[in-house]
Amino acid sequence: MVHTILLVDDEQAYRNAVKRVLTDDQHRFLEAASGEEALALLESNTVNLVLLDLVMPRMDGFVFLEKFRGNGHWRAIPVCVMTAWSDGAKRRRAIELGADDFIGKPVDNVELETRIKSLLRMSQYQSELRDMNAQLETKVKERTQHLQASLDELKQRREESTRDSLTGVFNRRFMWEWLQPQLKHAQRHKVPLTCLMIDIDRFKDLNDAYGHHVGDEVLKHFSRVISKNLRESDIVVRFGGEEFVTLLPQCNLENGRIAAERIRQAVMHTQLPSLKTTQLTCSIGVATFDPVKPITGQKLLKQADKALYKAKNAGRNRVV
Ligand code: GH3
Ligand code: MG
Ligand code: MG
Repeated sequence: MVHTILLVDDEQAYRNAVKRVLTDDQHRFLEAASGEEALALLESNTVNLVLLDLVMPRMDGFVFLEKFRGNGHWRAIPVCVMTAWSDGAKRRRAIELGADDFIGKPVDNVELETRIKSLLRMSQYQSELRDMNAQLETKVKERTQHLQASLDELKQRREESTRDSLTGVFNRRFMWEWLQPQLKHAQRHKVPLTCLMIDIDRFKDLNDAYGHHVGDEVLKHFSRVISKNLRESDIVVRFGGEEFVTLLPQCNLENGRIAAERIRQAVMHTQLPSLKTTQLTCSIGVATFDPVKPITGQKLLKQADKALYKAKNAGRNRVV
């Protein structure tokens, strides 16, 4: 790799003396006679090291250093100041302004060669480190994105496996998983849990009259009406075709009936343009888990189903 060294000195003789020290093909020199010329060369070249004289006409080494270090793009380029001064205050000032090293004037050839090589090597290491860091950052970002995508997919799949695809409410599988611990909790904390079994009345006739497409639309709407009339902690399940189950934790029979009645009324007031004059109604069976006389989830569902059957037989559009 060829290193580009920017040589900033107003005296041609000094520049030539420095160039004679490194004549191999690993080093290329750019020459500037003032700070301005040096800045102009930096704008249009990639530079690996700056060798800087301090005393120059127009823009001197201090002003150059200030401007040079003020530009973030050049932050990584090392600067070695060449000075005849043994003045400690000036050296300190140069270091404060961003110089990295010094070399005395007149230059000793061996010293100059070794300084240059050591500074170039350090800057090379630093640049390699920066590259490695950038690569690592890219890799970490890629991995993070990949992980996030997998996580989203997993969430999506889990969501799909617990939901009914038409209405978006929970499916039976989820219900049984959910119910078991809920009943245990209800029993331990001596709180009731109410189950509503809700079935659309004469849904077959509706399908026959308007077609399955409208039937599906009604099912979606129906599930939304149920959800809207319940609490956040209640769950809505599509139990069968046009049959829904809702489970209401910490709700007794009386309050369950009130909720059921609210749903029945809301369904009755449904206005869907595609249903024209047909009135949508539903029948609801209510059953409650009593923590004093605990029963299984299956039993609870069976009782709700029996109540629903009674509601149907009693003329539909009612709560039993
Ligand atoms: P009842 O008042 O006694 O409940 O009468 P019903 O007609 O509602 O009951 P039945 O069980 O005889 O008919 C249910 C109908 O629901 C029959 C079936 O085609 C329809 N169904 C089930 N699943 C779907 C579905 O996903 N979409 C549509 N459009 N119809 C469905
Ligand atoms: Mg029905
Ligand atoms: Mg049915």
